[in-house]
Amino acid sequence: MSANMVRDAERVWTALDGFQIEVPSWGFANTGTRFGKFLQSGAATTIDEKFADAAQVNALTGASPTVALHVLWDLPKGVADVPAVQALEKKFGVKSGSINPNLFQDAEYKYGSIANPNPEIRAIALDHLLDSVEIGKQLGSKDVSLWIADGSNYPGTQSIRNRIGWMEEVLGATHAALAPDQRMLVEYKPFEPAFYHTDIADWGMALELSRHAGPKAKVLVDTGHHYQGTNIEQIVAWLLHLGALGGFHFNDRKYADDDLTLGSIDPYQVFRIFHEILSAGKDEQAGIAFMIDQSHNLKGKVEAMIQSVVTAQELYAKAALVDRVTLAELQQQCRLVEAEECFRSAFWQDVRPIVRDWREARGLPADPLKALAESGYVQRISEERGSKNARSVSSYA
Ligand code: RM4
Ligand code: MN
Ligand code: MN
Repeated sequence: MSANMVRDAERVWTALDGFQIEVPSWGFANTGTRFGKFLQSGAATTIDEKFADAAQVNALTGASPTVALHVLWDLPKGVADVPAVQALEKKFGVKSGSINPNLFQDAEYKYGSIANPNPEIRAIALDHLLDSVEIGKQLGSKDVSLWIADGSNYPGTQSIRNRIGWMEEVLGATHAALAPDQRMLVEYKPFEPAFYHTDIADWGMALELSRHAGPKAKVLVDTGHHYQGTNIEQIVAWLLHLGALGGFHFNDRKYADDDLTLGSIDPYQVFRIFHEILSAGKDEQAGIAFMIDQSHNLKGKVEAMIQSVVTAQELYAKAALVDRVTLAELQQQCRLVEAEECFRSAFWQDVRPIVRDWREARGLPADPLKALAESGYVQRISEERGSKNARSVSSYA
């Protein structure tokens, strides 16, 4: 092995040892489009099955020891469901990750949740947020992750200004309930389900609301929640600079919030985001939660999740190969072509052989997708869950 190869392997191994990415419980469940659902016989319909699938992904990748939970879907009885979740953690060896309140599905949220003009509805939303904080406390999970779907569809029909004030109140009250080691992450999205205005539409709004709420509130960047052409790594750089980056929901998009597989459309963008993160200080990096937010309608769910984790690892490994010392010098001297070559040559390097070696050294299968196929897991769950799923109409948007 040449000195360069040894250096590259060291960089990649160190990066992968420190890289974990959370999987979403809803990514194992049936899903669809607004036009229809294609049910999968292997889809998880119970939280037990979601934990089983998440554990399978972690067993084969070694990189996803936590599973994000959606309160309404996974803990319909709220805090009372915590002991059952704890039993599943023990049974399957994966832990609960971020707690995701659900403020977008119930009929009362027709005109909004925390930005609803009706104070009674805002109080219901706050109650749900406080329950979610309590669930997080009892499960020992660090992050309560808020996606607020509020908005309006017709110009002039809502006071955008009033709604800002109402959100500030509810988010402030939620922050006040957090334990010292808990955080709340505020996610933004430009449109959908609202199509005229969305109350938390971009990172500026998410940042201001977080700051107003308090120091334990941070911004969550969902890569699919941007307009075409948005420079997401620049947003990441700013949030790092401001100490306000809480974490990511990774997925890819071609048009809108498509939930496509991470890196399937623009892997270079994920690489550029990871580069910003790896260029940050160790303390800054420690506070960043990496999560996948994808719900596949057509691909097999466990396969899609493993493919996504593996892709994230590969792109993170590539970003770790950037020679940041040399790059900094070239940037400083404005040696543009050399700087760009230094940067993109890391992207173009095939890291898969190094990643494979790393997996084997850590006692993991060299090829997680192949190992999944050989394990017969998907076939088994499809048989076990199939007849039940055929009768089940429940699915998530
Ligand atoms: C939203 C958003 C949220 C996720 C829901 C299911 O578009 O990305 O993070 O919880 O979908
Ligand atoms: Mn998301
Ligand atoms: Mn989304």
